[in-house]
Amino acid sequence: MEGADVRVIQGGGSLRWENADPRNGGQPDLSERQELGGILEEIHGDVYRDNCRDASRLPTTLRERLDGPNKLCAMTPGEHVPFPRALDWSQLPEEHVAAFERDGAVCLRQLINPEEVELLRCGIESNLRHLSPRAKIASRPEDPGRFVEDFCCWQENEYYRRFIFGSPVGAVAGLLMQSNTVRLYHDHMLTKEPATRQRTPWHQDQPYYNIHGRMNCSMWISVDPVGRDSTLEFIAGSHKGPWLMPRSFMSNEAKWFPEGDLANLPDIEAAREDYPILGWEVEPGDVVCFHMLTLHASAGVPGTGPRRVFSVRFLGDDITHAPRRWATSPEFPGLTDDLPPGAPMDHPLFPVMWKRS
Ligand SMILES: O=C(O)CCC(=O)C(=O)O
Repeated sequence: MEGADVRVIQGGGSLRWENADPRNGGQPDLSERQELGGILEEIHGDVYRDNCRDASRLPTTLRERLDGPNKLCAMTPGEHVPFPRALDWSQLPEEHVAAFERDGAVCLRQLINPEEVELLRCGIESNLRHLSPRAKIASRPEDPGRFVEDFCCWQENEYYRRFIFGSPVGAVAGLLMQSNTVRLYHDHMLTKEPATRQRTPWHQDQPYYNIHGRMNCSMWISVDPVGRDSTLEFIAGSHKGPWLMPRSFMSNEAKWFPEGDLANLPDIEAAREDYPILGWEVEPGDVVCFHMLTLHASAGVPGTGPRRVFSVRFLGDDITHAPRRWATSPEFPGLTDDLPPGAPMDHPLFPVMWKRS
C-alpha cells in the first residue's frame, strides 16, 4: 500500500500471531525456519553470484542504508541464474503476456516453488521482528488487527534477497513487460494480522513513485492462502490511464501531486458492478502480477490467520528517473544527487537482474 498516513515504528514491533509460541514471548517460533534457511543456503548457495559494489560514490544517506550493520547489501546479483524447479517458466505462455497487456493484471499459478515460498515466509517473519525505520502501521488503533508495512528491505533481509535474485520472478517480469532488461525497483511487505478490518483503498501505485515510463511490473505474493473476499482486486484496463490523484489512505489528503493536478478517483466501492473487477483466490506459490498504473484495492482479512504478503517491483527498458518536489512513497533519499531527471535508473539501488538472451 502506498501513501498511508500512518504511525512510524522505530524498531521491532511485538507482533503476536494466533499460532505464536508462548515460550517465545508470543513471537512466532523461527528456530525451525532459521534452520531451513541454512539448508536452503546449502542447497542453492551456488546459484547466487556476489558482486562487490562501489558504495563510495553514494551520498551519505544512501551509504548509511547500504552499509548497514551486517553489510549484506554488498551482494548484488550477477546475471540471472536459473533456479532448479519443477515447472519451466522460461517460456511464459503467450496468454499470460496478453492478459498482462490487456488487463494490467494476471495471476500466475504456482510460479514459485515451496522452497521459494518458505524463503519469503522466513523473510517476512524476520522483517516483522526487525522492522526498518521505514515501517508503518497502516491501520487504526481500534482495529482488531494491525496492517503492517515495510519498504526497501532487500539489502538487509537475506531471505528477500535470495528470493528476489534466485527465483524466476525477474525473468518472468521481463517477459510480461516485454522488456530486454529488468531492474529491481523495490520490495514492500504488507502484513494484515488476523481480523484486520483496514481496507487497502483503490489506488494506482505509479503516482506515488519517482519513475516515468510504461514498462513496469509489480508482483503481489502471499505466503498464506487468501480467499476471494480478501484478495487484491484490480480494475481491468485501468493501467492504460489516466493517472489519478494519489491520496493518503486514512486522511485522504493530497500529499503528492498538488490538488487539482490529476483527476480524482471515482467511488468504485459504491458502484462495483459498473467496473470490470478482477481478483483471484490465491494459494502459496501463486503470484499476482500487475502494472503500476492498474487500480487495485483489498479488503480486511478474517480472524483465522495472518495475510502475509511480499510485493516486489520491477522496471523495464523505458523507465527513467522522475524526481518529485515531494517525498515519494517509498522515498529514495539522496537519489537525485546521483540520477538526474530523465536518466535511466542505472544505480546500485536498482540492480539489473535479468537480460533477454
Ligand atoms: O496487499 C494489499 O492490501 C495492497 C497491496 C498493494 O497495494 C501493492 O502491492 O501495491
